[in-house]
Amino acid sequence: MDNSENGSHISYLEYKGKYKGLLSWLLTTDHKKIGLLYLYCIIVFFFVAAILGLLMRVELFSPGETIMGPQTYNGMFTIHGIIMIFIIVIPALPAVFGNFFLPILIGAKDVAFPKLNLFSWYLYIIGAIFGVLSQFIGEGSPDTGWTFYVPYSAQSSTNVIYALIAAFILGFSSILTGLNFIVTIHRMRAPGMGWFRMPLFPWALYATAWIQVLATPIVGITLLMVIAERVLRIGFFDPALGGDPVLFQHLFWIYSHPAVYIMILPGMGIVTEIFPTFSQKPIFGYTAILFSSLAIAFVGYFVWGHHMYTAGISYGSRWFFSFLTFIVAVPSAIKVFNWISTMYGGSIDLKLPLLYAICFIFLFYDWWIHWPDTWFSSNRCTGT
Ligand SMILES: [Cu+2]
Repeated sequence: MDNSENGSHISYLEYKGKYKGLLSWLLTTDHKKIGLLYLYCIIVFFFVAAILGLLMRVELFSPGETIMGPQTYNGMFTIHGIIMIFIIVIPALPAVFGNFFLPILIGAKDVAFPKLNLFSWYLYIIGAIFGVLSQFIGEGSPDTGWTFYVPYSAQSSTNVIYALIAAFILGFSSILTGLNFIVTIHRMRAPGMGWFRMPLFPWALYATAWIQVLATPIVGITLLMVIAERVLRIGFFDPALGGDPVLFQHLFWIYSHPAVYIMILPGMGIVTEIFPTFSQKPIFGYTAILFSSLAIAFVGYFVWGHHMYTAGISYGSRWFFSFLTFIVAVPSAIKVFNWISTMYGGSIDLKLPLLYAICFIFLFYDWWIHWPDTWFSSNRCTGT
């Protein structure tokens, strides 16, 4: 966005770059175009995953076999989950909205490493295609579910390795996006924009980016370990080989709980921008919201055991992980109170974005008041 060259107004939807047509997309280093590339691909993959979900529901219309056998169903169940988690909700907010808006919001011309940003998209698309193709090639669709639980994922004769490689590649894409955002925020804020003058959506992306950079490698290594287990019969996880299946669950959820915050923190950041805009007054509790983002990201690292209550972990660790999980409600509540306080006394313009943001509170609150379920069940959170 350099308006100084010709002095004219350039809309946000015009882009830099020397190529025309399709190449202007495939070779672009423009953060807005890359954000849109992610958006278009996510929409396409969303339809793929939604169709799989519909087919699963059709199968469940009536008892017994309706349109597919159990193996096909398990395959669709797995690929649906992999697409929805790794190809849609993980990149949807950081890679689409983050890429598009982060440089604009902090007054930078682009992200710190535009070529690396494009490379992240190529990794994304390679991983995504790999994941979808795993359904059709080789030994048949992986049937482990998106969580790849061992020892079954080490033993299943289906294409589990393709899906593991797909998730590994997609993870790398996510790490590089996070790295790019961290460096962009540290080094490229506009002159005069100190840390505590930075808008709150970039702050949410900053907290998210640290999760992407620090937590994703753990699941990446874990997926490689499952591949090694399958190929080399090493015995990390399979009790028949002297391994420990619960170790896999720990490693998997050490990433996959923080991943929940990769999904939601940027969303919280977006509504944090919507409330003050449509209440026509400054955000209430800027500093509290900022630190609540960091606190959610930080505490989110220490709650993974709430996915494992039924895995045979000790009473003490169940108590510990339950307690820490409830602690996450504190910074979450701080956000909700500050959003409502922002609206209080404001000149409220009840346009569509604000309606969505208000719905966000109710949707989030519903999730939140159901958290006591985690005392009794291991799986409240495994859906996400
Ligand atoms: Cu969780």
